[in-house]
Amino acid sequence: MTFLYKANATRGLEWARHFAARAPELPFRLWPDVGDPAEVRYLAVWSPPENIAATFRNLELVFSVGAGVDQFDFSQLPPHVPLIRMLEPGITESMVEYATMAVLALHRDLVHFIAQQRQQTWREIRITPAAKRRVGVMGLGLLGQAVLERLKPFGFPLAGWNRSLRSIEGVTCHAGRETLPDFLAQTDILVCLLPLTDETRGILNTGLFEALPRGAQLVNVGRGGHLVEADLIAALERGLLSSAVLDVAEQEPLPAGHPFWSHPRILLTPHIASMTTPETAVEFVLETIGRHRRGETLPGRVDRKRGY
Ligand code: NDP
Ligand code: OXD
Repeated sequence: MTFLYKANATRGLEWARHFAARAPELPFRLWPDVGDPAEVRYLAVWSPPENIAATFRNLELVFSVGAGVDQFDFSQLPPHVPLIRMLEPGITESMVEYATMAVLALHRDLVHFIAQQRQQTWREIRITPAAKRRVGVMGLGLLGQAVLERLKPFGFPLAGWNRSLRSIEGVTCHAGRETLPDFLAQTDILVCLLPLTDETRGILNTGLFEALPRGAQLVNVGRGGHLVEADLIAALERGLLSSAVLDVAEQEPLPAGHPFWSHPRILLTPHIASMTTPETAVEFVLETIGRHRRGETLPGRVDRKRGY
């Protein structure tokens, strides 16, 4: 019985160390050192290998090394094997930091000031009080809620949009497609923290940008597939949006020559908003294996029909 890890190799060595300390009885293997595939009971991956079902015939659990699971083709996973997304505090904490940084950067016009510095331009932009800058978060799951909680002390009017209705103190919550225009009309800084599914692919598009107040700003920390990239460029040109912070792109790494590299009103980071922390990830994985062996419910189990 082995545990197989297939993701960032450097962090994999850390996983191996924590496994050796916490569960020496469970052999831990780092891809591509698979050993006998029939021995693999637990698989933790970022990009899934091909033919999972045929190769690993005795799989019991598959873990996503990240919070998102859109990289999986569910039809390639044996139907009886639970897919578990990563629930560990390092992901939440780093996302909360990043989203707060991005909202504050947009609120205080940092993207414009960076562009001005490059042009050696010394020009004030009048400060907008936080109380007049409305921040809206799409996706009120684990991360969206944690981000809103951390934003509260700054004094922004806060709102959220979600599939099912949430009740969050100090946050105006909207639910369902029909409420989206209303939510957008009252959002100056929009943060996307949705999972990528058939329903949410391409949701950040011209129609959505037109529904925001003119000159609104965007933070995309969900997935590149949420954003129609050409629509963003056009929205910036048309003044529908004034700037954007993007941590994700349709194609990663972003290809050479892509307009995002040099756009003066886009601040781009290489999908680093969150990073899974090996120590707490191993703790979560071992706890989940224990629960699975005891036949208990599994936190983070993905609902394949919903897609997240
Ligand atoms: P959760 O599963 O906890 O939350 C997802 C939320 O989105 C739920 O509240 C869900 O509503 C809502 N939702 C799903 N589909 C729709 C829809 N069609 N319309 C409206 N709301 C919808 O996920 P997390 O908060 O943990 O993570 C969210 C995403 O963040 C991940 O899937 C991943 O893509 C991204 N991410 C990005 C990282 C980065 O480094 N850039 C790092 C980590 C995550 P309901 O519960 O009502 O169904
Ligand atoms: C994740 C990510 O899903 O890092 O955890 O994007």
